[in-house]
Amino acid sequence: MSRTHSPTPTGTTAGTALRCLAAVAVFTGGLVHLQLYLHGYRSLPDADLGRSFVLNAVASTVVAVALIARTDTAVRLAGMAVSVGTLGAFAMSRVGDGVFGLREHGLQPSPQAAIALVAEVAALLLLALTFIPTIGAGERPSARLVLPAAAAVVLVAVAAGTWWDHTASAAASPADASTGAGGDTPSAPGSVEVKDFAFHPAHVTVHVGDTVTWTNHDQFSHSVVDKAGTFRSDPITPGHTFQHTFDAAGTYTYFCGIHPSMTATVVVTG
Ligand SMILES: [Cu+2]
Repeated sequence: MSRTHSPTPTGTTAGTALRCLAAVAVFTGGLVHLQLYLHGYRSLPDADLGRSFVLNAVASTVVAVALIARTDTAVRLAGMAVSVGTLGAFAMSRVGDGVFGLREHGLQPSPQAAIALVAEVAALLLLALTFIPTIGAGERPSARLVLPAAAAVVLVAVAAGTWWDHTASAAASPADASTGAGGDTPSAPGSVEVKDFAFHPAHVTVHVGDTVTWTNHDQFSHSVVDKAGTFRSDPITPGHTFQHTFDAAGTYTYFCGIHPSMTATVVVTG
């Protein structure tokens, strides 16, 4: 309340801590975008979507490094701008037609969406606090500290990324160990594999009364939605399946309700 308190050295320390925590949060958001790009979104047909994820990762890294090394108002505002932009894209990708043909739902993909959401909100709040006069932006770290700190952050990021990768791959293909090394094993006529943001094969032919099974081998949730509305799955999480039995002959064009650019057909013969 009162502004008669003297600006204490603890205020400076708090400012430094806020700035560094914000840098970690911004960097975390960027890493999530890079991970999403490397493990799937680059496979989407719309290249602008992939580019926007890489751009986010690059901008986040640059801003994170600048936040640790500098106390400038411009750098802190840039950090807030990256967070606001990311949160805006997050919101836009969850309404209407989404962004660049990508329509996500709630906190999918999990856990990336939740991690990024928390990181961006945290960065925004932490940086906002540095604009309170009694807290301030803290001190610039000595040059001797910046390099070891940056190296430690990169090491932790790489280790976490490797572990995450390993875990996510295992989750996506629990029963797939026998076919993994041999490449694409020809599947039964009624089975479709969902992988790398595509349905494999894109065209299957079955008979009336046959059941088609979709298995999600991706690290992201997908769904199966008939264009004509005769069937519709819930989001199929990695490693899970959806089945539909076709009772009438015809050509069924379907798409992924989460990534509508993913389309394929089932031809049912009588
Ligand atoms: Cu999909």
